Amino acid sequence: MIRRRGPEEGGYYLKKLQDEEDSQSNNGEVPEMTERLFKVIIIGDPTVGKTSFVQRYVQDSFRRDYKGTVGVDFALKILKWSDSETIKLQLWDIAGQERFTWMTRVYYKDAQGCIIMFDLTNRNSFLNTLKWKKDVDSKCTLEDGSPIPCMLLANKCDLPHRQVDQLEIEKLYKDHSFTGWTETSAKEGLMVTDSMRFLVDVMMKQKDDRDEDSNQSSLRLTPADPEKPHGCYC
Ligand code: G3D
Ligand code: MG
Repeated sequence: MIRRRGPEEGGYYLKKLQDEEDSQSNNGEVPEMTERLFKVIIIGDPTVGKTSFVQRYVQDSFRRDYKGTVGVDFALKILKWSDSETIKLQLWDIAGQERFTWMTRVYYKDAQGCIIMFDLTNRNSFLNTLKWKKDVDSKCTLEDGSPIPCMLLANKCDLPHRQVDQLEIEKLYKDHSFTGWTETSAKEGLMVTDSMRFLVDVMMKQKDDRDEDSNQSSLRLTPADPEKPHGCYC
């Protein structure tokens, strides 16, 4: 069952709030904060809701830094992850170039996480998620050569007349090694924050694993295996 959530529910704070908090606590001592930067790409067919999703997620801090020539919008979301960790999420929203060209290689470069979105009322956009996944996996890997974590989002779950059922989504997600999947509604703010939180959690765990590995100078490659989010019903 899906619960309606406010966009800021789930422990996220904008940097402004965090700065205020920091200045009020610690009795004037400078807190030791670790800052991590993740690049996350949002891909999928045109009109599935990518831009709406990013706008919903970052809310007021959405910045259209660049649009046009390279066909990419950037947005930045800053999360206070814990008392000692801040995360900067750089969201790359492909804009108007949603096809498989040489462009995507540039777009994917150094991405550490991925959202592949489709529209539940558009079957073609669902079938095309596979092409997007193959495109990402063939052009983009983590430092250790493993695929980047990739969430499958079934957007527009607020609408009737679906063209894709949950069993099909579940099968695609399992067969093609997506990190997780859930239904979302960028329009109504359903599962937007939660799905991003899940992805960040996976990226953080993988990063911790890599840091640990390099500290131990070992070759252990342990893919994170977090609890997967369940599909949700609107
Ligand atoms: P894109 O960035 O993937 O191309 P957009 O998609 O975010 O531009 O959205 C395309 C259209 O879908 C927009 O409608 C937008 O309002 C709508 N949309 C996006 N997400 C949702 C959703 O969750 N539910 C519903 N019902 N509509 C959504 P318009 O009419 O403005 O073109
Ligand atoms: Mg767009």
